[in-house]
Parts: sequence; structure tokens; C-alpha cells
Amino acid sequence: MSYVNDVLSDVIRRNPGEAEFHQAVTEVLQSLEPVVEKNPLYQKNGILERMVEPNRAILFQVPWVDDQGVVRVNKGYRVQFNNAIGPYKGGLRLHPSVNLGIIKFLGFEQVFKNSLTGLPIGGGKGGSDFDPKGKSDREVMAFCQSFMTELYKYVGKDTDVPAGDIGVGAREIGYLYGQYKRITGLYEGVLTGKGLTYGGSLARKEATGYGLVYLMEEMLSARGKSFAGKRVVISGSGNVAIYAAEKATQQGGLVVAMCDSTGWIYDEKGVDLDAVKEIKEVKRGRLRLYKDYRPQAEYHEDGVIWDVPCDIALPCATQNELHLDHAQTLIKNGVIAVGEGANMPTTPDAAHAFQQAGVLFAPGKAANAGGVATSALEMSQNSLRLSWTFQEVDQRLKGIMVNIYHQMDQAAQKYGMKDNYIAGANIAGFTKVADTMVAHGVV
Ligand code: NDP
Ligand code: 2IT
Repeated sequence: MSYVNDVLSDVIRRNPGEAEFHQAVTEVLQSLEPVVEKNPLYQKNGILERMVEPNRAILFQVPWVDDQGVVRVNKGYRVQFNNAIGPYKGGLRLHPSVNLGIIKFLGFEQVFKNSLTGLPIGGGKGGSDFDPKGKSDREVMAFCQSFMTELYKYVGKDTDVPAGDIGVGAREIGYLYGQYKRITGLYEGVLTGKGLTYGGSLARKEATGYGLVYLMEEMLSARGKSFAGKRVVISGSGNVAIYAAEKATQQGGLVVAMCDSTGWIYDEKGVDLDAVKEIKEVKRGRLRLYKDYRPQAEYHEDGVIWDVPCDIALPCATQNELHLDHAQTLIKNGVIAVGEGANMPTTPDAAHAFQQAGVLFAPGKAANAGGVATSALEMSQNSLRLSWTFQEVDQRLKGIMVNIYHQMDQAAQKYGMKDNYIAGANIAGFTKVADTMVAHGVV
């Protein structure tokens, strides 16, 4: 048995039932095989064993009272995965599907992603099985206040800095920040994705989607290609999807389809993003309302968005949303590039199929790193107690995404796996964290 296989079988045995965590760890460790073979120091220092075990996992009860006066109880999580290169950093997800295995997979991915940004941030993730859908603002506030009443003990601007993810945007971050300030009396950058009136960064809202397109543009331009004139399909219609669509359109692409968890729209003239923003950001409504804005567009609740022919596919909704049969359809329809805006949206067999077919494939930990990178820029601005302009933040974001592309490209080439960006991103993200852990000793 190799070192990698030993660690992997231990992970599967010791973390029963955590399918998404197993999936994320398997993908990363398998691509690290040549790296740990070349560097015996990693095994000697138990680096892989220490990387697959979170430093700390906090599980707590979140009691709150709904609008009918009924007491409700949710599960709260914060997994502080690895802080070798900086304070724990990563989002909070509010979705009924959240469980410990999902938070662990996200926290594990975050460690490598954050390393790729080149900024000093470790990895963590948190959340709850609370479902914000259909809740009043007061209920969301009650939940967030209760969540922070426990979480505040473990977070801080130099220890652990949460942010948004699925179901957590400016509204939730505001309520969480207010409660942290009230309990601790501290006015500090303990969260990112804050509102602009209390320490938020310009361009953070746009950053994940914009960053995805910047990375894809760099990958395409290395082959003499670009978004210009390309048909683009984007799953999801939340924060990442909307701003990926905005930037793809600015770059000359035609975004023809988007979706939410109940249905998908097809608009051959190009999706009207102002309509999508109003439906999703203002009304918090369903995408079926899109036909009220654009009667000539199509709305479907059966079939899948991946059946829509496109040149570039950007899965930006959730994990394991793009399966092998979807990949085969996309390949048959001539897709040239796939970029993961979401975390682990592509199943392993689907990702493999893209690579085998010569489709450019950018894995999430590289492609969606623009969000957390800009969160780190928000932390910098908070420390400096000043704010940069939109253009300044956007320029830095672009530079970071271009650099991530080249890091993963070079790491893949160095280990004889040219164009395998899954391996390239894993290796490049791993090396900085692993070398730091060696330097710090067994702690
Ligand atoms: P949002 O909550 O803003 O939007 C999520 C979108 O995905 C919604 O349109 C939602 O539809 C859809 N969706 C969720 N679950 C499903 C599902 N099971 N099937 C189909 N559609 C679904 O979240 P974000 O845009 O912030 O996050 C999207 C992805 O990007 C996640 O994987 C997240 O981890 C990742 N990510 C987010 C970053 C950020 O900065 N926000 C940074 C890096 C990665 P509906 O409205 O119906 O629920
Ligand atoms: O998955 C992610 O990188 C995020 N949800 C963003 C995390 C952050 O700290 O900005």
C-alpha cells in the first residue's frame, strides 16, 4: 500500500457516511501521489494524516422562535480545518441539506483554494440545516442572532473569519455581524461580505463570478480563444451564477440558460440579467417569474440545463449537480470549456470524461477562488481601516485569478500531467500548506 492509499482508506473507515468528504479527499490525495513520492519529508511529518483531520469541529444547537411563536431547533456547525498559513477562512452555508460531511468537504477544499490565492488565509467552513426559503426577515434575524450567540466564542478577525455561501448573503452577514458586535463589543473584521457601510469591500459581491470568468479567459487565451461569440450555460441563479453571467456577457459571451432548484430558463437572445437580479436579489422569488419579464423565453421544470448546447458550461449551483450523462451530452454538443463556479459541482466520472475528451476543465478550488480572495482583500482593507475603489479591488482580483491559472498549469506540467488542472490545482494548493506545516513542526 502506498502512503496515499493508507491515508485514504483510514479516512473512509474513520469518517463513516460522509460521502462528499470521502469524494473530496479521494480526488485530492490521488493527485498528490507523485508529490509525496518525491518528498519523503511529507510522510515523515504525517502531513497527509494531519491535513485530512480538521483541527477542530464545533457542533452546536441553534434554538430560535418562528413567527407563530413556535420554538425551532437547527444544527449549527463550524469546522476549523487548517490554519497553517493564516486564520481559518471560509463561508457559512444555510441549506436543509447541510450535514457534517458536507461542511467537512467544503472546509477541506477551502484549505487548498485559499492557498492558491497566494494570500495568508487558512481553511474552514460552517453553516446550518436552517432553510432561509420562505422565512420572514425577522425569522432569519432570530436564527442568525442565535447562531452567532454560540459562534462568537470561536471566531475573531485573527482566528476565524466566516463569510457567505449558499443561503448567506448581505442580509445574513449583517445580522450575524450585529450580534457579534453586541456580544463582544468589538468593531472588527470578523466576517467578510459585509455591507459597504460597515467595512465591506467593493467588488466582493461580484468577485466569485467575475473571478471565474477571469480564470476561464486566461485559460482560453492560452489557446488563442476567448468568451467572445461563445454560447454559455450557467447553472444556478444565485450570487456566483449572476455575476459569472454578468462578466461572461461583458466579455462578449451569450448566456442562454440559467436555473434554480425548481427549473431552468432558456433565452436564445441572451438572458436578461436585470430581470434575474430583480427576481433573485430583490424578490427572493423563483425563476419561473422570468417569463413575466421575457414572455418569449422558455421555462422548464423537466429535463436538465445541460441539454442546452453551449461552448462554455459554468456549473454555479451546488455539489454533484453535473453527472456523467450530462457531461456526455455537453461533449456531444461541442462544449470546449467547463469551469466550476460551485464547489465540487462535477462528479468525478463526469470530470474525467471532460478531460478524456480534451475539454478544458477548471476545478472549483481554482476557478471559484475569487470570492475568498476578495474576502482576504476585505480583511486587508479592514486592517488598514480604509477602502479601495471598485477598480482597485477588481484589478487585484484579476491578477490573482491569472496567477492561479498559471500556478495550476505549471504544477500540472512539472509532474507530467499537462492540461490536467484538477491535479495542477491540488498540487499547487497543497505544497504551500504542506511546507508550512513541516516548518511549524508537529502542532
Ligand atoms: P446562492 O445561495 O446565492 O445561490 C445558490 C443557487 O444554486 C440558487 O440559484 C439555488 O437555487 C441553486 N441551487 C442550490 N441547490 C441546488 C440544487 N440542489 N439544484 C439546483 N440548484 C440549486 O449561493 P452561491 O451562489 O453563493 O453559491 C453557489 C455555489 O458556489 C456553492 O457551491 C458555493 O459553495 C459556491 N461558492 C460560493 C462562493 C461565494 O462567494 N458565494 C465562493 C466560492 C464558491 P434555489 O434558489 O432554488 O435554492
Ligand atoms: O466557497 C467559498 O470559497 C466561499 N463560500 C467564500 C468564502 C469566503 O470566505 O469568502
